[in-house]
Amino acid sequence: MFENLKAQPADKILALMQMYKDDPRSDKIDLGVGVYKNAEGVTPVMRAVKAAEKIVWEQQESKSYTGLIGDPAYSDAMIKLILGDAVQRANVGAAATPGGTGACRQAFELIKMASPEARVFVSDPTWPNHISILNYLGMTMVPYRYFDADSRGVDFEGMLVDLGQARAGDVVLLHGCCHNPTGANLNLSQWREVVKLINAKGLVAMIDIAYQGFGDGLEEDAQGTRLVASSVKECLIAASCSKNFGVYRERTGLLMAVSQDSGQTALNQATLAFLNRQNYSFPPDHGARVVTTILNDDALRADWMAELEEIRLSMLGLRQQLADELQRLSGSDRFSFIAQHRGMFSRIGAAPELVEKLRTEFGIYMVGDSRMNIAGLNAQTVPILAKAIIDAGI
Ligand code: PLP
Ligand code: TYF
Repeated sequence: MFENLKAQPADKILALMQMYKDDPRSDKIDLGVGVYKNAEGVTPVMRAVKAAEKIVWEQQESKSYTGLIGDPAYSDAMIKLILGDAVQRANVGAAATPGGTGACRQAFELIKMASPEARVFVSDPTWPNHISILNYLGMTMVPYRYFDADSRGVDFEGMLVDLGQARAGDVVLLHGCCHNPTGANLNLSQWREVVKLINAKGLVAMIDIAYQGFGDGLEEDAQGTRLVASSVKECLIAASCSKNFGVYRERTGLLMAVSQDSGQTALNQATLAFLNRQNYSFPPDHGARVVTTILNDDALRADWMAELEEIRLSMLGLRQQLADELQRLSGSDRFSFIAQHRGMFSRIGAAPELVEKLRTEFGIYMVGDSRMNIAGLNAQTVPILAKAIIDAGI
């Protein structure tokens, strides 16, 4: 049997992480994998997470199984965090999943189960795991124009034209905020246009929200998702706590199925439980319990929000510093998009050879499509990167 196995394509982002580790240069700079790092280059355990873990350690009396959907208190807390008052709780079926990746996987499985003919429209570009999982499941994918190579903003006209090709029942996958890998995002009036198109054509919305609180703020970053959830017939929302709670390795995610018909919720919920059972039975609990503890405790929640805001502002500061430095060195505004992008990432729009040159000659690691993780910088490395970008001829 094993002799039939074929080598599978590696995850380029994770391969780059390994190359960085193996690079002996002491002045190397890691702008690869999407992990937040503070000015010292450390991915810290957030204060509220540490405190909540202590509470869980002290108070937890059993590690017996939870339920197939995880602890319902986790779903309640997360639904409130993401959707606010946009929809009634009775309209949402939800299940805990292993991270946002698990939520995406379960969402795709649900789509395949309910609507095998549906095509999934994905932004060009999108997070490579979307493509990889959809391919693995044998689902049909259609890219829609998203990133405008000239302005490094959203090609919104192109996006609408391409989504206009979708047929009733097709799925539109949208990033809730902080688009990965580009950093270019829809504004609220563009979200409204997309909702109009989804409703006019009878499409199904799916939102992947993995960076709430990393862009314009916790509430602001959820606006598009809330608008969709409150205005379409039904949607799927895959959420991750990896980044905004810094619990990457705990595998903490949630999949929501929102329907305007609350009579549908029990079946949606039961289907999410069924899908969990088929893949891994019970979802991980530790991260979910920590998140629930934080969200349901006023003091911990306030502290978490304060630290998340510090993280968000630090990335915004680095964006501005880099844009300013590049303006100074290039004598032009052609890098001003870096200050307009939001979230951890910016696609700077450099050719693969130049990305490679940055790595080999300057020890600067970004993903091959020229996506850089802003959080991999600090005030001292910004001028080094800016100079390298100009010297490399980008
Ligand atoms: N979706 C997007 C767009 C992401 O960038 C990520 C990565 O952080 C995820 C989902 C899910 O991440 P995780 O499975 O670590 O929660
Ligand atoms: O895009 C990123 O860098 C993050 C982290 O298979 C990540 O989303 C990267 C690759 C992967 C899972 C998560």
